[in-house]
Amino acid sequence: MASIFTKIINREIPAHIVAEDENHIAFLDINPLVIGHTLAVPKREVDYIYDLSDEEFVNLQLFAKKVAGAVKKAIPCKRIGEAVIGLEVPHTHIHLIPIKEMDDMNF
Ligand code: DGP
Repeated sequence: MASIFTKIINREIPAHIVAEDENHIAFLDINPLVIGHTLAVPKREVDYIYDLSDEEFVNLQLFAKKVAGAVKKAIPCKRIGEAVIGLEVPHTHIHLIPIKEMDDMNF
């Protein structure tokens, strides 16, 4: 069965897409820790980060770096936190989280 992120990639379910290239997509997290919380996702459905080839891993990081720069410009914040969590959706992705102060977080 296709992952929820593959359904977003295929436009079967809506998402606020902020960037896309041939092999990656970035969209706003449906349950954001802060405004601007974005997910960078490879289009190939790969469960976990260790399932990516080295080339895919590097390309995902390069895509996430570009998206992080754009999010930093768009959202007033001190920096962008980057995290791989993977508790919920088994389609690997990188969380990009604008951080003003640690107590902004809705943990
Ligand atoms: P995790 O697998 O623990 O890294 O968390 C997955 C994240 O994906 C979580 O922060 C919520 C987000 N998410 C789950 N389902 C959807 C969805 O259908 N649309 C969007 N935009 N985000 C989702």
